[in-house]
Amino acid sequence: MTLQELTAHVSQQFTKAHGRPPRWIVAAPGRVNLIGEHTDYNDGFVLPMAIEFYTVMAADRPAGDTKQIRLYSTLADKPASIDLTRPVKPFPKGTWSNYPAGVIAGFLARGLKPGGFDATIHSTVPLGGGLSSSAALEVATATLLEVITGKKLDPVEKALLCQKAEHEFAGMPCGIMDQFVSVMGRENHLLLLDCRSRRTELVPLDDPSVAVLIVNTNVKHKLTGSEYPARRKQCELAAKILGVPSLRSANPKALEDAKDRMDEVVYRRARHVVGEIERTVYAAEGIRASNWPTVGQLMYASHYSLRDDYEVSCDELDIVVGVAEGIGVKGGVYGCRMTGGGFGGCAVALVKADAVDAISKKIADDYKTKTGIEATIFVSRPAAGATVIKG
Ligand code: GAF
Repeated sequence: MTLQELTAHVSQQFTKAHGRPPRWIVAAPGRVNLIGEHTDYNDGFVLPMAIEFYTVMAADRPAGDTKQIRLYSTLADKPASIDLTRPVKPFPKGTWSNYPAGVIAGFLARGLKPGGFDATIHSTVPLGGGLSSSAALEVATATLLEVITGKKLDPVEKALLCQKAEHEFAGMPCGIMDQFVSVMGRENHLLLLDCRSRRTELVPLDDPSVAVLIVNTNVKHKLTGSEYPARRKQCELAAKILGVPSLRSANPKALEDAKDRMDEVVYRRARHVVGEIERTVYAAEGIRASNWPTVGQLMYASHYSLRDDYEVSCDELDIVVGVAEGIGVKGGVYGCRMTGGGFGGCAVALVKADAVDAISKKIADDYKTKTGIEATIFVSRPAAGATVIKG
């Protein structure tokens, strides 16, 4: 579904529910990360792009009561209501409406009062697939509130407000990558983000001979439970032992020297992060130089480090990467790795554009044979960040 089709669909749904067309429509994309995994909360570099899959919100003032926000998601059983006469509090853990509620609370905390509205929401970002469906929902909400309040936030402040919503309302201590790229993505560009300085650089990815292939394993093991916060803590501990503010300030030599003073698991976690930060910088250089085989090798190295040192991969992701590596550069695959938090979700591959169909078929067939599961495979060009479609 194109963004235009998705917009028409959401607009229709809104009109059906309220008997009039929406006054405001906004969209925010999901993302895929090419490289730089689990580096954002270590002040490192990440290199994601926004994808052509979006969360769209269509909204208007309610007919009567203007102190209520009513959110209808086409993907959820129940609508959510937020009463603006009381402080906005989180819903029970695991409720989808925590993402928009956290963003609304962030606006209110800044004195920006949206007043009541009705909104209809639909998303083509696969839910829980590691492509940042939650960041897309947060950023879409923030974009809608900007239009309603007439106050455009600075993009960095907007991304941080959305991250805070995820921390405080959804209980997920995420880094800053997903919200930044959903806000700041640009067509035909990757976003090289320095998570320490929060400076961004757009790296063109517009060579028509290469394509970004996304393979959804359609499995989801645990992440928000305890694994993600546990990794964060291990990284913080490693930095403390090394005497640095974050693992961004560590280097391979200092880490080796401190190895005996660290628990073996903590050491391996740090080795992943320190290596991944370096790989991300090299990958950005490789992309600028259109050196696709080098970028591909860095992607494989990233995957093996995430699998062995960081231990956030799973059998299904390893199978996809194994099949891709078997196809090799001759068959059109430069590189492949798991993407996002891990424990399921998606793998990302950099491939020759003219071999996309053959590669997709081979991965789908072999994955089905080995796991019994159907993968969902698609291509996305780097997309633009959040937009106001009607406002
Ligand atoms: C999840 C988090 F939300 C991101 O901040 C990032 O840490 C990612 O996992 C791993 O790179 O998507």
